Amino acid sequence: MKPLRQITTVAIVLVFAAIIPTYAATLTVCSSSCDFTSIQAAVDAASDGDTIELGAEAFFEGQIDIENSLNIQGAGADKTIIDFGGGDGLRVVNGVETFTLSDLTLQNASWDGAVYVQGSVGTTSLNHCIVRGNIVGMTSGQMMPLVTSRTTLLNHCTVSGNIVGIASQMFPYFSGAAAAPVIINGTTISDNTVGVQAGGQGIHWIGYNGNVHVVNSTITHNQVGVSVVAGGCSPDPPWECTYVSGSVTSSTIAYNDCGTSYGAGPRTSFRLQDTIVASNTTDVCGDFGMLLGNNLLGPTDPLLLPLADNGGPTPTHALHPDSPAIDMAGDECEPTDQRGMERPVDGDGDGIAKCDVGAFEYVPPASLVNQLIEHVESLDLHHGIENNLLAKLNAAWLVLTDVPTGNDHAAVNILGAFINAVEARHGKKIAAADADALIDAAEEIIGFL
Ligand SMILES: [Ca+2]
Ligand SMILES: [Ca+2]
Repeated sequence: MKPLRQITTVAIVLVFAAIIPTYAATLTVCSSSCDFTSIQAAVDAASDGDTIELGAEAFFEGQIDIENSLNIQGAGADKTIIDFGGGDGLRVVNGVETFTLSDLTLQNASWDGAVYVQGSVGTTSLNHCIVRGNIVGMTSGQMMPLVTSRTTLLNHCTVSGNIVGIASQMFPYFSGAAAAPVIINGTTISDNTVGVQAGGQGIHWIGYNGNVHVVNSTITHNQVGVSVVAGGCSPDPPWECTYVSGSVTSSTIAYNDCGTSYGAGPRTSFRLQDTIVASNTTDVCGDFGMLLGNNLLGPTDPLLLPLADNGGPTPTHALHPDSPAIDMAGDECEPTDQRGMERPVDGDGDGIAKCDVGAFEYVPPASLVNQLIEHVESLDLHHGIENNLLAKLNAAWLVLTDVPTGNDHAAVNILGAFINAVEARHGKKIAAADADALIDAAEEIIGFL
């Protein structure tokens, strides 16, 4: 019989072993001086909850299988590129609870998609990513014979130059229930053959489930912006009716050959709210059975400016100051626009702040100058410098608010003088990062004038 003390020691060790948490590890991948040179090798070595950090370079791997809950972190979408070279892309298999991709580019994958998400539970997230030049950018539930209850989130990504940008349940699906949601937030989907596809092509009794929610996003220059396709009902049991659901909210659908293509089925629920569907070659193709709420629809011209960097992580269509979309939505809307600009802003100068329809909230240049004034005041600069800068900004505000003349040309000159004054003190009396932020903000205002 063991002495009591030894038993106690063993018990204590066992208790401690049980309560010591396992810490998530970070595994690095790059061509030299990292833990691994291949992403798949790092993925294979990783455990649930680990982070895989990719260097600022291009990685060429045809297929990467994800079988654990992982966080893959790049150095920036313009710096870390995963090129699948026509291969099958990232495949997130059944049973992975959480999978997150951030700050990287995914390109040149085949039909299965740059990210192919299988069921059954959990969440897949893409943050600040570029998904480009793939046959399919992202697929949720392709060829899945079972319900996928995996939620897929795209936050602040650019999905461009794919044949299908984002697909929810592209291929056969045999149940009456809706698929797990694909939620697209603050994302620009441009220059794809089909931007967003909810459901697949309707082939007689085979059902196609899609469940896509688009918020604060820009869908532009695609052949088809949003395609909602529902099949019919099965003539024979056990096949049931298809179910396609989803929504597009506070988004801009413009400059597509076909803005929305909607083939309604018997169990379809798709809602368009506070959204621009205009300036497409054809705004609505096929049946238009969507539920509608307060949208700006063609042929009304929303007076969009060209797709450009208007601040925020993704390109947007800014609104012309005379756009009918300004202050067209109600009081209840998304708290920010696609760029992260707070909503609502009084854009038409009637003293009542209301949200704009679409992904972009118009802020009058005088209000932007006001924000810049507050920014300067918050920096705690030397008094003389602060007064000098504020004098210029106040002068700009005055000429912009001089109703009805509103002298934009004078404001541009004054803001140019403001930029020169900041540059002269860049890294000296004004910290470099603060100076950069002030110059960026002033240049952005000039861009709108
Ligand atoms: Ca507004
Ligand atoms: Ca207003």
